[in-house]
Amino acid sequence: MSTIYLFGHKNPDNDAILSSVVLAQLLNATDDGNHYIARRLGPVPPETKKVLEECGFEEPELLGSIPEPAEGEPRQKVLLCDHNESVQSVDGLYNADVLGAVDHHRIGDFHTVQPAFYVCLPWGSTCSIVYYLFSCYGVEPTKEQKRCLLAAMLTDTVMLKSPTATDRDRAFVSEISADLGLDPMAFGMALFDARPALTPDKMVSTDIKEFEVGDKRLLIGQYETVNKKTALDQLPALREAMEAYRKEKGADGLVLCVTDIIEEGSQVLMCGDTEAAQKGLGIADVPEGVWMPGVLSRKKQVAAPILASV
Ligand SMILES: [Mn+2]
Repeated sequence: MSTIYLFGHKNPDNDAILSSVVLAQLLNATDDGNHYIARRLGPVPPETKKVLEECGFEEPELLGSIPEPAEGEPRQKVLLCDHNESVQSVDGLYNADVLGAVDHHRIGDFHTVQPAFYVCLPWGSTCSIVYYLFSCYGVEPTKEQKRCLLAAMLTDTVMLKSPTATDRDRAFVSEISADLGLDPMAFGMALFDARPALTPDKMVSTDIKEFEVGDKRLLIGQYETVNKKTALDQLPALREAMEAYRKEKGADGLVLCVTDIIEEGSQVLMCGDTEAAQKGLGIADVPEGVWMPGVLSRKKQVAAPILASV
């Protein structure tokens, strides 16, 4: 009997942790004589904490690194979840016996000594693959396991709106939500809402790029959220943060897109000299901003028309 550690990538997200927790439970239930233990390589995200708590599951313990085994000692056995590349994995990965991986990423430098337990499918989340594995083993997941799997399917695919979401993910999400009697969108929203809100200055500065537009310097920022109201309720502070950031960078103008992933559009706020931006986007600089439906891509739908306007 061996003890096998399962863990997701460093800087774990919801999918990395929940896939290892539920897969360890499935493998223990199918009892091949080994003992499977989920571990994690970093802090537990707030939405993951919430789901684990709701399900009464323990948070996996932190795994710092895998040391070289002492003389005569066996190597630690591991199974990777939601990653396969060694740079994203535990320090000292190849001090361990890597048994395989369950993953939905490109294959990097992954290798094993023995024939591998390797399940890689280009689906929207590793938890979709884990759900599929339950059916392969002929095991019906418990309500709690389904809840965890559904949670990660929804966060990893940004509520199925990401281009990485497949028909398989969509089918699993509707199947599980029907089983659990959950509205998947409301359930997913509650997960995104569990993430701490950014302060207005972080909303401005987290994802912002500078462009030269004619003889002017224009900053175009994007803040992606599932609920633009949280940002727009702080409009005066947000506008102050925009102006402060513009001055600090010595730019002429600043455009901030508060992109609502659920409503699929952006509220576009401006400050300073944004004449070209107003012309390019066909909107005015009004204090509360202008809602632009369908605008999700800064590169294609905001910067490009502004740059083309001069
Ligand atoms: Mn993933």
